[in-house]
Amino acid sequence: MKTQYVPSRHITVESNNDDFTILMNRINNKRVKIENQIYNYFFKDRDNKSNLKLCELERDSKIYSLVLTLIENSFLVDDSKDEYFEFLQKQTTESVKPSFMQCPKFNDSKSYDYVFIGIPYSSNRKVGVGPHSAPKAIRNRSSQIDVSDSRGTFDNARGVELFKKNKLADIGNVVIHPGESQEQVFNRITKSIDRIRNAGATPVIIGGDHSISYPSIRSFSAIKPYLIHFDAHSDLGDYVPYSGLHHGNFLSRVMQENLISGISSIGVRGITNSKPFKHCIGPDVAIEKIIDILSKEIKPQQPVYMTVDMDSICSSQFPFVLYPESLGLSLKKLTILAKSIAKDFNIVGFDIVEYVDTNDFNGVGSNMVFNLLVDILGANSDV
Ligand SMILES: [Mn+2]
Repeated sequence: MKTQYVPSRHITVESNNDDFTILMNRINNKRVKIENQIYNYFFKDRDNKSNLKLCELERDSKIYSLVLTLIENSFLVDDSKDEYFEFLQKQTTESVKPSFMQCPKFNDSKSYDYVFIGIPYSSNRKVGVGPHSAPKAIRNRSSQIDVSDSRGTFDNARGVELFKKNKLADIGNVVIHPGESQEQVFNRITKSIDRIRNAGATPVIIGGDHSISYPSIRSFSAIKPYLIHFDAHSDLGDYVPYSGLHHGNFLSRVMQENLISGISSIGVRGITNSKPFKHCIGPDVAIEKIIDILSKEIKPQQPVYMTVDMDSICSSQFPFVLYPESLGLSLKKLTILAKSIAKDFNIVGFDIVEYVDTNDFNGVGSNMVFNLLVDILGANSDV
């Protein structure tokens, strides 16, 4: 079979009268100028797939050498192999500035206690609205603090230095390419969390909508953690394979795939068509009672994954979410519970999801998420 070349899906073309510049997305911003005539020949009817057989071109023609240049720079790709796409799939994360609390960039060969990772993904992404830009907002808020400052990072109310014992790094955001499937994004999320776990660290995951918890929890499938789930909703919507995972049914898939050893959902309320499930703990149950239930459920040293959907908080206190619900947990109650869980249980990973920074004002919401994060990370600093 003769090799066919097609324009890469990952290029964009800029036009400037008669000159066209092809930009290779993301990787190295390589640019190649091409003539109008060549542009029309290969790229104008991309939807009609202007396929090209290199072997059919005359070897000493001008167009042959130009086509070779385009192939070498991956502007045209082998249709049967799509090597360029495979190359893109290998890159799992990209670094973001500023880093979380100005901490160092993650290095695969070093070991850490906590590694911050952003997952800028929403399953029903709409332009300009959604939780996919939350990692940037949280990093921006956090950069007012410098965790590497030798004077320390103090919690004034508790009178403790928060990060003396904890080594932090920031791995950046999971790379998401336009047009790729959800499963491709999810595979990259799981691989990125695997990298953090290989460094002996606890991943600190910022979504994104709640769908990202499924590929994150999947990284722990070998140890089947217990799941502590803060949420206004059960997230147990119908999940039919191959028809879509979203923030309202991620837990159904986690259960279908048997990824966890048990679950408690805290803060669940509202009216749905589905019956309450066994381990629903409503927002009005007292803190001591909730801790008591968890202590009876979870064995000492059993690995625990904690997922915090910000809509578990009452919408009057935290309306900056995709689906606000009234009469939820107070921020104070959530913070006390999350801190106590981080202190008393063996947390192997946790995520905070559904914060919509585009609905925030004055940075009120990003400040609340950041403070909650610091309280969880510094939970063991008292002793
Ligand atoms: Mn949720």
